[in-house]
Amino acid sequence: MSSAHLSNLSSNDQDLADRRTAILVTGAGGEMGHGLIHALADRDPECAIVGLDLRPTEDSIGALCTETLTGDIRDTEMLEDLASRYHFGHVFHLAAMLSSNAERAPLLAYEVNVGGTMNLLRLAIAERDRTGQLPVVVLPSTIAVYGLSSLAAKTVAGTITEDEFLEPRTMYGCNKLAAEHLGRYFNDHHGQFESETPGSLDFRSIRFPGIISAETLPSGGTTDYGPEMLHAAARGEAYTCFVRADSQLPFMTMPEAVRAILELTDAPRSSLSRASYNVRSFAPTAAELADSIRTRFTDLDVTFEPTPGRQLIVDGWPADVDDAAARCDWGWAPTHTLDSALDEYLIPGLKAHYGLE
Ligand code: AKB
Repeated sequence: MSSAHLSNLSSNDQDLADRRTAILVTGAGGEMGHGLIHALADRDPECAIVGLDLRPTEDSIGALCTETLTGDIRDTEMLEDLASRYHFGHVFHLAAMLSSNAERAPLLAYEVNVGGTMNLLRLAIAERDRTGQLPVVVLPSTIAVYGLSSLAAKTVAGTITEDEFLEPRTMYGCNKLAAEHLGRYFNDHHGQFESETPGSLDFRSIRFPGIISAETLPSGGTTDYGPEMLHAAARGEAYTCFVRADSQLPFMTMPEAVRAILELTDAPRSSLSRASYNVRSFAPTAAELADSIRTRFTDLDVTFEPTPGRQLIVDGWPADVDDAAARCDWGWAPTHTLDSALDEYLIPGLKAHYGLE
């Protein structure tokens, strides 16, 4: 989608009434897409949702969407066609290649995670040009934007704030940090040569920790050992954990992650002091996670066999993050400890998912 093409979009006289107002969700078939689309449909059954994913989405997601598209966010023609048919006031850009997969294919990751994000930002800016309204663009970012230089540095750093250690050591972290900066630029500065009040969209981003869902498993991430261990326990399978027992990272449940996205989306723009916010619920070591799961699924058999590359990634991510800015600006508060997450959501959800008891 060239800039010229975007200005064509903004200057043509297409009648707004011809375009249906809708919410665009990229990565609609992914773990977070599932949770978010269900939550959006629950709170407003009348809202029009357009779901986009690289792979065909499940029927249960299709049933909640006005339209689902199978397509690639690098495909600008497809995005232009979408923008000609819908007025997107909200864009939830969830599609991304996660950290381990991105490290295996760094150039593709760059194209998807940075190029694809740029395409979505351009779509939103064109929307502003056409309607005069600032579209809200929400981007899930990640603890991968941080980079601790060694395990010793990670131990000394402890819990970190948004502005510390922004030297990512993975392609995924570099991509997401670049995407955050692009969003912040278009939020605050785009058009600064022409206007005294620059800014072409309303960009909001959350740096997520590892996320654990009772219904779905992630793929291609490095925090995947958390959900994989839990689902293995529910299935009665042994689990070989790809990081050391003492590896510590922050985590949260998928319903909490979806709640965080909606709360940030709903916050008045004037209350937001920054473009990207940390959130977290609990921060166990891999051994603590295994022990807590084992008190509920007593047969769980976990062995720790770290794979060097993935261990290196985990050792470069913070043991925990400070979520004070999110608490202060938009009222974020985690509702779960690890124990309450297991007892109130994960274990009941897994039992229902796998038909146990
Ligand atoms: C990953 O492991 O790549 C993701 C993340 C931390 O963003 N779960």
